[in-house]
Amino acid sequence: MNQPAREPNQREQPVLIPRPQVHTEPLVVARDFAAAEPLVRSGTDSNRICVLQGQDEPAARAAAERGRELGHGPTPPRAHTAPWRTLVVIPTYNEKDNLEAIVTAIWRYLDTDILVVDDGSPDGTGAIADRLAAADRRLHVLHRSGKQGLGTAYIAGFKFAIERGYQRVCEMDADFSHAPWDLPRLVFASAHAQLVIGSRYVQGGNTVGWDFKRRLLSRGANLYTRTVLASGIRDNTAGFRCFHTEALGKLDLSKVNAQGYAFQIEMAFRMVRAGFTVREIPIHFVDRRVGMSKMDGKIAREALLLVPRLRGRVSKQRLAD
Ligand SMILES: Nc1nc2c(ncn2[C@@H]2O[C@H](COP(=O)(O)OP(=O)(O)OP(=O)(O)O)[C@@H](O)[C@H]2O)c(=O)[nH]1
Ligand SMILES: [Mg+2]
Repeated sequence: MNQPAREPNQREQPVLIPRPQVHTEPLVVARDFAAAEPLVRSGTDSNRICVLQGQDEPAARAAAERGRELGHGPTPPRAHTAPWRTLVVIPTYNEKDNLEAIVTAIWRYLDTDILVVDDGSPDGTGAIADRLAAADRRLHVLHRSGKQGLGTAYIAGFKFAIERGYQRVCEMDADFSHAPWDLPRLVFASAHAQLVIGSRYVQGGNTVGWDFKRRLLSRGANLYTRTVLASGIRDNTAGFRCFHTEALGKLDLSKVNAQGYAFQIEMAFRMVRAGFTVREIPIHFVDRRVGMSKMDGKIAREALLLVPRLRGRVSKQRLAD
């Protein structure tokens, strides 16, 4: 927290972190996504779970085994289809080495529309997004001029989803911290919760590959937020989420000004305060695969300062809701 704020391009060189071997333990078959959740909660890694969800078991097993051999995870024979029109929003800033891979990976697991919100990435991520959008109608791109922050990128994505009649809108990072096979879990878990959070801090969740300092920062931020806001949410800063657009439409999004972790804290708190159901499902969060983190001291300070203000501000607004 007492670090000076640094620009992303001044950070240390990107480090390639080897992803863990995924096919050492046997597959576990779950009838559907609802049946998979207790397995993950009791410690089964979701990359070992072959979720049938209406697909034929022998074909699903074979596809999942093959997917794991290729390092793609427990791939279904056909991508799952959610019962709701769903949009996955991926904000990008300098993700040229991740974007095509994450889009491809998402479509292996879920047949969904995707919106890339690119802030004029100097590395040309925006042009890659355009090329992908020209090849597949499910991909949309919003170009914004210059780095404007994660919060406004997501708000733009939420508005896009509301205006176009999507029923669910998901948040997901481009950097493979969020496993693509967890995305359909999140969406299917939204049947009875207006917000589903892919959580590191519920039973069965964890972080992989973070150094002590990053773990301490994230745990500290969450402990602090839990204590001050007392909203019952364990992972307040998580950026892997599925919202009901109808619920988002009832919040006054123009009042949300936060950008980094603070944005995630504020959105979750507003959902709780507006009376919506929030559900956390465990995920294994893996440190970014390639590229540079945009996390800096400014983002941490923003969260530190916002939390106590949020408590007062949103509490008062609640009366008007
Ligand atoms: N459009 C847009 N995207 C951003 C901005 N800042 C970060 N992103 C993207 O938001 C996602 C999350 O950013 P990360 O750099 O991974 O930040 P983080 O996950 O908080 O930090 P790490 O865990 O260290 O990677 C990534 O897909 C980024 O490319 C921004 O200002 N504008
Ligand atoms: Mg990240």
